[in-house]
Amino acid sequence: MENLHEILGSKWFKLSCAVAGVVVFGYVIVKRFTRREKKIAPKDTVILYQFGRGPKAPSISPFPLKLETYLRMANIPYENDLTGKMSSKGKTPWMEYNGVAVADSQFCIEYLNKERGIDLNAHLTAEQKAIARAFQKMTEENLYWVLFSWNWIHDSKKEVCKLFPYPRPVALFFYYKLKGKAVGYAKAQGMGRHTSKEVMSIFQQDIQALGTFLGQKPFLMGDEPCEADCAVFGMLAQVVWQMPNSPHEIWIKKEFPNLIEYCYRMKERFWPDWDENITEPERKKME
Ligand SMILES: N[C@@H](CCC(=O)N[C@@H](CS)C(=O)NCC(=O)O)C(=O)O
Repeated sequence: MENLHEILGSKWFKLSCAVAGVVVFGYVIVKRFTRREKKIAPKDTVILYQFGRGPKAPSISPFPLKLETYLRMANIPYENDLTGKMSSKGKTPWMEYNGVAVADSQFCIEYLNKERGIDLNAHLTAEQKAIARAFQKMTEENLYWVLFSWNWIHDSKKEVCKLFPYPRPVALFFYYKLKGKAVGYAKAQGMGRHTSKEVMSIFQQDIQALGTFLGQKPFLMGDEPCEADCAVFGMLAQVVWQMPNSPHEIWIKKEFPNLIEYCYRMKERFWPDWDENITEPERKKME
């Protein structure tokens, strides 16, 4: 007991308490003033939760770009929350609409279609809808993992770091922090178990299918865009704007320039405000 009194009365104990108090007080103050207010959207307006803008494209990820393109194609009013807050499923993007949270880009689209009576595929026959779905799923469930494996496993230059809004050493720190999880995902899906050469061959076959099917049509299914264009554009945009000089971009440019033209066509139609040469301070201001 006496020992306890001695400890409580000692100089170092008082000093430790003072330091701890200052730390806790500082933490509370910093938290209080950096807390972001929850966005409240007007009725019938989507709040789109996604990562912050990318350096060359509106998103560094294909799925938020798909969903935001859909919102524009369908003329749905929306506001962005670019804080990177993840969905209840631990993924991005997701949305809130009239107080309801919906996770997963496709479920968001289906929810909004139902709520607002939208059908961007109304001009397609049943057979065309089936083809569009097959291309969309090839893009999202196969091509996505090709690009993911390149970024996280095979690219020795670690170019994906350029998408992080930090100087190279900090970006590398985050790269190594995320790499283990990313490689785990790619291996669990299966693509991450293939060699770089094998993955490139899968890439070329997917692109060949897309490029051949698109041919000289302006959009995937003909003269007018449809829902699948949002997904295909969202994915191809990653290669066209965010993987410059990668073997993938070089190959598409050489073999299927119609896909590059397609991306620019989509960008012009739905993203007139997307400036690929925007400077970092300007981009920050837009957020
Ligand atoms: N099927 C989902 C896929 C979303 C997705 O994979 N998002 C990635 C970004 S590209 C993500 O949030 N990854 C974080 C993680 O899995 O930890 C959708 O369409 O929204």
